[in-house]
Amino acid sequence: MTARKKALITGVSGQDGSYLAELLLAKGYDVHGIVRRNSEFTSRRLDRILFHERFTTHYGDVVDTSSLHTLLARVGPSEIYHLAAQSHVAVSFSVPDYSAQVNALGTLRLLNAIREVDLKARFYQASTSELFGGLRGTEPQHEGTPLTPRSPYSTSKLFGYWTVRNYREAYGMHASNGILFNHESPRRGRNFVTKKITQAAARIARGEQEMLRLGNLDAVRDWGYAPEYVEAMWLILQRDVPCDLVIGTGTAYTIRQFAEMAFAVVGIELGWSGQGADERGRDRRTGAVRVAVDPVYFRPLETERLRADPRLAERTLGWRARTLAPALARLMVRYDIVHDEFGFPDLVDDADVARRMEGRT
Ligand code: NAP
Ligand code: F7E
Repeated sequence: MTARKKALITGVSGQDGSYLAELLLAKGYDVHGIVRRNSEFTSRRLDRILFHERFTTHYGDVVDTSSLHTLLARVGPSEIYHLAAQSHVAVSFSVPDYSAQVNALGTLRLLNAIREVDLKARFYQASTSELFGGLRGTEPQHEGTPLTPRSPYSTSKLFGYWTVRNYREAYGMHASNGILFNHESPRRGRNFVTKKITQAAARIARGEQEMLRLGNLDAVRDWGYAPEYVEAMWLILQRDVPCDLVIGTGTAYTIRQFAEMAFAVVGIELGWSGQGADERGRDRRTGAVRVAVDPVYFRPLETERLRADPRLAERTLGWRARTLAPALARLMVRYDIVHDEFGFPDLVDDADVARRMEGRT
């Protein structure tokens, strides 16, 4: 009898980690996930699999080298999916040093620990379209597009990207970068723009919120659906040859357009007036202001325009995005209409949450 495949996932409690764990369990793997200690259990996204007989969680942290050594030696995985990160770009401007500790050095620590325990495992690194910087005229971005990162998050991920390539070349490791463009789902953290918009549309439709405050409406993103993107991660590790691949849909919309798509799901057609910080989105039928720009959400430096050229991944992996932004907005709003899992009844809207947290999220 051949042994079951064993995977280790860092960041298993996150959006992608939870979908990936479900995918690998469905494929028959033993799945081990690293979770860090939090003041509250962060297993909400893992509810469906927490008691699965082939799913095990371990305390660990990518800033704690000894925990990584211990876990690699104890678990002995054949595939490692490194997804743990301080993944919020705006927050990385507030905690740049910490973001580098986790995202840059965390990746180095893990790769080095694999080498030191002499583990023959395939390694996937959660690289990002943020590496490209999104300057006008560089889209669609592909594997050969120059890397010009524009945030502490992105520079920390650039370090991780190059460390993976260096370890691959220096030590012959099967280490790959999946350069993923934005991917979303009902499990997306509520301070990312898609979830913030779809949740607000649902709350406004229920009469629980008056208005949504957003930052830069002109930014352009290539949004796909997270469960499809974790399939690409798995496919990358099934290849005998490691690689660096762009994963995205090839389509892109502004934040303003995503808001229009999401509000349309609850029957609100947005009409825009004003410019910059004075721009407003009104319900065309009632005239009520439903979207306002709040400079608290502007970033010190912005990644303006991202759109993937995913043709190499399509050829290499046979992978193609199936759910595009309009369908994504629909499924996320529909989910938020029935699940108000993050409700903060004492807070009027998201800007209040952000102000209380003194952040620009
Ligand atoms: P996410 O929802 O923010 O999840 C991040 C995960 O990392 C969580 O499980 C978090 O644990 C864990 N984590 C954070 N710091 C850690 C530490 N010091 N030690 C151990 N675990 C730690 O992110 P995601 O959207 O799933 O993204 C997954 C990965 O892909 C990240 O590396 C992200 O940078 C990258 N990426 C994401 C996208 C996207 O559009 N989603 C695109 C490109 C790349 P807690 O639950 O305890 O917070
Ligand atoms: O912002 C603009 C904001 O925070 C998207 C992470 O998964 O994808 C994600 O990073 C855009 C930006 O995602 C608000 O300025 C406007 O231009 O949803 P986001 P992100 O920064 O693109 C990449 C690929 C990753 O790797 C990251 O880990 O939306 N925007 N108004 C806003 N953004 C937020 N968060 N909140 C607003 O109110």
